[in-house]
Amino acid sequence: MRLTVAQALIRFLVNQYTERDGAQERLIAGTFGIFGHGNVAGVGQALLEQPDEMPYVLARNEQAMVHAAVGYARQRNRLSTWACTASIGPGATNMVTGAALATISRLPVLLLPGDIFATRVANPVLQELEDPGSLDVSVNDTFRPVSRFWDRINRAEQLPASLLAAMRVLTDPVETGAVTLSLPQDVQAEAYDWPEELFARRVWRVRRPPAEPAALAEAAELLRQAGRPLIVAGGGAIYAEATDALRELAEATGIPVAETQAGKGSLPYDHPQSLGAIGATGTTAANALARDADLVLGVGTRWSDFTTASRSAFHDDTRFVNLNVAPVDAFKHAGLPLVADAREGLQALRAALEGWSADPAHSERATSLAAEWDATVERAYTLGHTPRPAQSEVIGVVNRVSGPRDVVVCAAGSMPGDLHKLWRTRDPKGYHVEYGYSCMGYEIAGGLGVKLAAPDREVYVMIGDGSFLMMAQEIVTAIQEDVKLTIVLVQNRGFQSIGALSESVGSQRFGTAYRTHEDLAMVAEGLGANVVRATTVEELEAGLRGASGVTVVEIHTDPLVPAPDSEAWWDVPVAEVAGLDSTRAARATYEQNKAGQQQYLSQ
Ligand SMILES: Cc1ncc(C[n+]2csc(CCOP(=O)(O)OP(=O)(O)O)c2C)c(N)n1
Ligand SMILES: [Mg+2]
Repeated sequence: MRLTVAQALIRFLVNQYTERDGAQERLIAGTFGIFGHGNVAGVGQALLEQPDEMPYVLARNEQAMVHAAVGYARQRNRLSTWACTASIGPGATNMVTGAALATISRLPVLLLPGDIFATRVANPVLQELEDPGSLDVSVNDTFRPVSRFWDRINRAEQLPASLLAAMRVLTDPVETGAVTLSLPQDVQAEAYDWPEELFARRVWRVRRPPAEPAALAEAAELLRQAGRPLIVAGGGAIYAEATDALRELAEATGIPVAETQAGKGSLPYDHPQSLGAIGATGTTAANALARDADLVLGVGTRWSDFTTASRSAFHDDTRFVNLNVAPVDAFKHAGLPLVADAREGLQALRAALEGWSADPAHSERATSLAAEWDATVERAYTLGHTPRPAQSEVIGVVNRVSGPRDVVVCAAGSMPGDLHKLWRTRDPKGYHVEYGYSCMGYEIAGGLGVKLAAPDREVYVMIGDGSFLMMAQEIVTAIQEDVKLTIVLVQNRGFQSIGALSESVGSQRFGTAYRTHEDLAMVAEGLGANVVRATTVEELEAGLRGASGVTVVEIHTDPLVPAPDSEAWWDVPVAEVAGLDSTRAARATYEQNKAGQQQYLSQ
């Protein structure tokens, strides 16, 4: 079949499917795009020819369209995602931040940046880097370290093998992340005779590898011997749809469960074994159990510094068992590696632990500490702070208004930590905080992706004024696509999370507050959103209940009311010598905390 490279690419993509547990879905559900000379006549023309097979959505910023694809992929548990087509030069490099986010959080996205002429006859082309040392370098080489698979299609014949490799990586639970196919603008438009088989329907089974029997037996034995075991559930538990298996193991053994940012929602907040968030933004319940744990079973977690409170959450001789499909995570903290799919591994562990349960006093302590924390949450939800409410009250209102299956979306600022501590999750897909890259500007674009992936759920985007100023433009894309999106704009006049951090390191909130008086609600109005200016929690609630289409509810909050304390630390180094008393005092505190940092080498 004679088609251009771009036409062949799109025809191939519409025929790719994933399969897990017998269910199939389209791997590439659609394509986000922004055109320029690098893709308008290639991929753009191909999309024009196949509009029914491949939905196309015009985005407003290339970084944001990658965020939207990531939001979609995460909501679909990595079984489906979107492609993103960009022009050459700045259009392409705008996607680099999105690529890093996807790769760090192990979420599949297919990036299709245009690239400079492969023939080089007309070079230097507009927006070409022109490396004096090599004619083979373009700005698209910046995608290499942030992509799990990267290729440049310099000849049509290269395309089939490259596409198969790209699909393999996108659908591999271990390797998945950003996949980048750089497409020189001339090659996109070249015709070639493709074999028919290239366009046959192809199904990529997302594997669920079982644990090795010897490792499983060893893990079960360690758990049986444990006096104060703890489970830490990460994003992998949710992506593998292992939350029922997790609940069954927790109920059968009485082991309490704490959750990372990506793992929040693994258990409903009011489950007797649920401790909620762990680590630097954790609950006092989870952190108390972590301090005392002799054995920790990590499930699908990459053990980020927030989860381990920079390696101070657990004591030094804690033993780790890491159930993880990715060896890179399974071997962390000198743990016993249980390399397996989370659901397979949890079910096998439950069978291997048949008849055993943890000390009932241990389980009861977890339940009672969690109940104490929930009372703390209730107080934070209903502070009645005046004249402007505290952020925790805003969280309380959104939690109360939202249904159990609805999704809260957030990424950066003080809100992710507060949500981690305070949000009462009721559904494994109800909590979507991007905290691998914690990228300001993810919120609205990510929320759009979530809504496209789950049209039957209400989506509540929580966004700070700082993030809003970085990226609000996908409001326009959401209106264009006629999706309902409810955006809570928390206006506290500055980068207040960093202000608080600055204060804690003795830097006196330097450079974090605004000296301007912008009206962001008016910006939202200008973009076409329905806008509610709420001044009280009652008005916030009314605004949320009355929301339709794309609605921005703005609420001014008091930035100086912190969420309840986690009783945990985060390692941010303080100047060792300083002229300021505030910095010297912070350094002394830092050194005390640093002394509690561990290596986690016990085996
Ligand atoms: C793209 C990007 N730049 C910088 C940061 C560092 N950073 C984290 S939070 C933050 C301030 C966020 O301000 P805002 O959205 O108003 O939320 P607030 O902290 O006030 O809650 C900054 C600058 C980041 N996470 N992402
Ligand atoms: Mg702010």
